Amino acid sequence: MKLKIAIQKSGRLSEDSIILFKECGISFNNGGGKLKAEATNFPIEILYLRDDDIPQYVADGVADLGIVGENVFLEKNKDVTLTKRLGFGKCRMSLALPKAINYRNIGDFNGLNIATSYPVILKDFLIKNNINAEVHEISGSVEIAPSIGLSDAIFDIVSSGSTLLTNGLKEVHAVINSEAILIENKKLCQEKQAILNSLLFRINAVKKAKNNKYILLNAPNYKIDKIISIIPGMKSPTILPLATEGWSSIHSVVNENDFWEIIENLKANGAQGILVIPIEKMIL
Ligand code: PRT
Ligand code: ZN
Repeated sequence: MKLKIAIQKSGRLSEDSIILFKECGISFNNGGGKLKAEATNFPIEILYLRDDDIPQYVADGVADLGIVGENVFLEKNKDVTLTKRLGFGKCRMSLALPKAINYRNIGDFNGLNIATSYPVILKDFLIKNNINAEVHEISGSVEIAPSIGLSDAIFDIVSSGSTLLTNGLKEVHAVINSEAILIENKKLCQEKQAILNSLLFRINAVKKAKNNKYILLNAPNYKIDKIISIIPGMKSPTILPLATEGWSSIHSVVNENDFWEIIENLKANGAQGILVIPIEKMIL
């Protein structure tokens, strides 16, 4: 039995989806036409599809799992489960107006015509905020709609914001944040559920490792207690004596988010020769 996973064939999520499987130690036998690939060392099969089709295929059980942007998941609104946020493909979906317009609040969208490729998410937002605007659905190049007189405003994906800027628009309200997510068919059999659990175990180990760093440092022995309180580690730090009398080497794990604060604190408490090393996998 194999778990079938649909990923984007060619687009912004393709490369990172493949990297995720590689980091999980899963290798593929890439077929010529690139419609399908079988893993050689794990019971999964990859189906390469357009991202727009993935929620439907997962809902129908043609694929058991899929990787799509949360924006596509919300827009398609199919009967699938959001299994896990994956941390790549991050973007937001925002309302934007021509630069010259003086914007006060979302009430300003009343009476406007808004172009978008995401009418479901937009209409849901407008209803929840009691805004009476017209939604004009177009399939691509949404950002040029105001300049060619097709709409007053747009609702689209924004990442760096440079596309808006070059089209004379400004982002005025972020409606949702999005990242790549793993979605799951609602009726997986037990055997497939077991494969999914072992895949999730690997994904979690990879994600956790990315958020943490291995740290090594030297410190005088009388500072050890203080330093341990700053870097408590997974269980507790490793302490090894240095050849120089009265000094030790301390090894631990620190979280990426608190990283710089911790380093400063360590230095202030006598740590020297601090080395920080990426962790490949982390299993608790
Ligand atoms: O062919 P297929 O239908 O599979 O692909 P697609 O063309 O529909 O999707 P694709 O590959 O463009 O994007 C796939 C997913 O990547 C999206 O559904 C989002 O979840 C995510 N993502 C992340 C983005 C962006 N960042 C992004 N910046 N999708 C699109 N963009 C566009 C944005 O619309 C803008 O026009 O990129 C442009 C540049 O953005 P700025 O703000 O950096 O200028
Ligand atoms: Zn698409």
